[in-house]
Amino acid sequence: DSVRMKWWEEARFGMFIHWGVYAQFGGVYKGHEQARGGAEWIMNRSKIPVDEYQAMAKQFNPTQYNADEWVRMAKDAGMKYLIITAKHHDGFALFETKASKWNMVDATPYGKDVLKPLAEACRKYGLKLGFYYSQAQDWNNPGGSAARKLMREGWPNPDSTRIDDYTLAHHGHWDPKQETASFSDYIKNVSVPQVKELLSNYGDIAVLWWDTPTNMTDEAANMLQEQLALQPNIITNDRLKRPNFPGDTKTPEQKIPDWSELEGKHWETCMTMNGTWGYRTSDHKWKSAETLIRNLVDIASKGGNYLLNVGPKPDGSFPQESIERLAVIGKWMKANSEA
Ligand code: JFZ
Repeated sequence: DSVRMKWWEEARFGMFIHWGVYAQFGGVYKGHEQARGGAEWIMNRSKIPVDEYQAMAKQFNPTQYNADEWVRMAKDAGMKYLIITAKHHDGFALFETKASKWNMVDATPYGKDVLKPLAEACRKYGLKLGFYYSQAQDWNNPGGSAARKLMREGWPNPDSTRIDDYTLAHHGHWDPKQETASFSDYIKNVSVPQVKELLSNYGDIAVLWWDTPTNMTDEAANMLQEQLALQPNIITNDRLKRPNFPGDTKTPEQKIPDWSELEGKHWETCMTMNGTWGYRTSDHKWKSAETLIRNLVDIASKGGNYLLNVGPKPDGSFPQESIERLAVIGKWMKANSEA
């Protein structure tokens, strides 16, 4: 076990990437700014109907996507690993999958698996690759959009009153299409086969980063956990199902714990450079490069890892502000390294 965790203990710094069809919205639905939360939540926050959201994928054509460049920017910043949203809560798979048509190959004009070249680039530059996979929450694949907390006030969606009432009466769903399968069907027919694909088709996978375990059952968690045998050295976080599937690493979010808080544990602070995980056109609340470097030093000195997020644009490029910050961090790393 200590052998398995060794690279992770030494890594200290990684890149988180939140990318999917939500990037195409950029936090705006029908001219209305999303009221709150990360822009990757727009389908839920604005209660966008399934067909309408899926139609947006027909415009998702990231012709500027260059996996080699992404990984080189991470490497030059001193990052040792990269974790990408293979599937976020909108259920959209960035990869080729037989379990659902709602994926990069079948639903977009781009028509190619974007994780394949990323895995190649990670091998080329010696970075570890991990997959974020939203196992329990999926708003497009039927059965996956289980009950979530409602936020009634301040919806920018013009239909919000009607849709909120519907959602309230339908356990958090807002479109009948979401209810055409059960949660256990969704786990069996989408989550489990997709995790199997992710752990079989991309070479060594270093991390599986689960998220939002609400509604998970022991049965579902066990089925997903069994797939991990495909990658014997894989490291997982603590978000598969709580509390009895603790995983390997704790995941304080957007905050750096005190010295004593997570002592003796493996932990990783994930953080955005601005205020959103997914790309948002109106978010200009960028942290300074100095703040990001101070965070890294603070976290590393306390024995944690820093997973710093980039939300690529719909064309596949990184926001200029992210590129600049990564470059400044890289310069600092080089100036302060022993080699
Ligand atoms: C989740 C996602 O909903 C979000 O979109 C993003 O991917 C983020 C990294 O993870 O959001 C969370 C999950 C857990 C907490 C807060 C936000 N938490 O434990 O405080």
